[in-house]
Amino acid sequence: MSEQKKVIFSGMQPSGVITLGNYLGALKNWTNLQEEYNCLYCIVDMHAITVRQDPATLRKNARDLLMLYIAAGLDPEKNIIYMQSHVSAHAELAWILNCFTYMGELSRMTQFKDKSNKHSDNINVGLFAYPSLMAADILLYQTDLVPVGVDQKQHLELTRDIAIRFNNAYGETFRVPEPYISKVGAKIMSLQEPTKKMSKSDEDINATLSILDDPDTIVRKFKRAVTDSDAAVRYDELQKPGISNLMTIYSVITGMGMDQIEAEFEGKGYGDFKLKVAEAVTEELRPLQEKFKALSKDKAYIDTIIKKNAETANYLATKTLRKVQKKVGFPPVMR
Ligand code: AQP
Repeated sequence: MSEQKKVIFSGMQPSGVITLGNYLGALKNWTNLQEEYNCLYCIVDMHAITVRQDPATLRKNARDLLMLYIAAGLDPEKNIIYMQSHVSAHAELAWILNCFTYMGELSRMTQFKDKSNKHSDNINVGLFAYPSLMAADILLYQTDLVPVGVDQKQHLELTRDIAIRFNNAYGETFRVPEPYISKVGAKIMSLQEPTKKMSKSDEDINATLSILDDPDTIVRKFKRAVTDSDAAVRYDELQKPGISNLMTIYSVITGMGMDQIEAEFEGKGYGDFKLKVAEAVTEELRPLQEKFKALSKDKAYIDTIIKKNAETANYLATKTLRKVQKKVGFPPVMR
């Protein structure tokens, strides 16, 4: 890693095939950062098991996600793309940070509240301590900037609090990360319940658009997308959340402003607009899908990337972990 460049860390859970929301809200923006920053992009499989996962599916989703990172344009020679579970320092630092995180802080996290409502039969300790593992992910690499969606801002705030608390107790140990707010990007909502965010683990397959959906499926899902009875393509998040969501998608992909979109579709019905959105999404995803297909056939190459990047991540993470272990007073390991 170049010493001069700032460090960026982010990740995604392999809790399903990633959606157009994950892509437009995060992944697409990451590809613009690789020249200017030292970037680490993790596949956070340890976070994913805070909700029950089928082992074979999790294994496949994790590998697919790594290939999707590359297919979307992340160069595995320039970015450290790796599996969280391959770097045991994440779990080791998370334990230490758990001892510097208060129950009250974790209880206030809205993601915990949402997910424990959704999975009331499995409110496990991991789900509760998710933010301290996320803090470990970030702090291990002396991260400067974390690209986060609005939904993750609260977790980043907590990471900063934990880092400051630790630094105050033991002296400068962690760099305190800042949020990276991207110029483009947006929160993409469910196609069936447009007041809820699009989530890869949504059980309603018509609510989400997977970035591996084929063109026919894309058209079908947009045709079925919930809108309103007003039939005017006009941006109004509160009164017209469904059409506003489709406009956001169209705008992020084409770069057109809402005014321009409204003008283009003036007097045209929702049917025309939905087809145009489907077309834009299909074209946006086509190169990514082709690259993903090609990568899927190159097992040896992907295996090498996984191994090499895990080694680099391990090297960097261990440096911070050893420092922290020493500061808290763990006896040195005899070699
Ligand atoms: N709907 C969305 N619109 C824009 N950005 C989104 N992100 C997630 N959903 C949207 C961003 O994607 C990144 C990776 O998220 P994650 O996999 O760590 O977990 P998540 O936010 O919980 O994503 P999902 O799809 O909702 O997963 P599940 O269903 O497993 O909970 C983050 O940067 C997030 O902001």
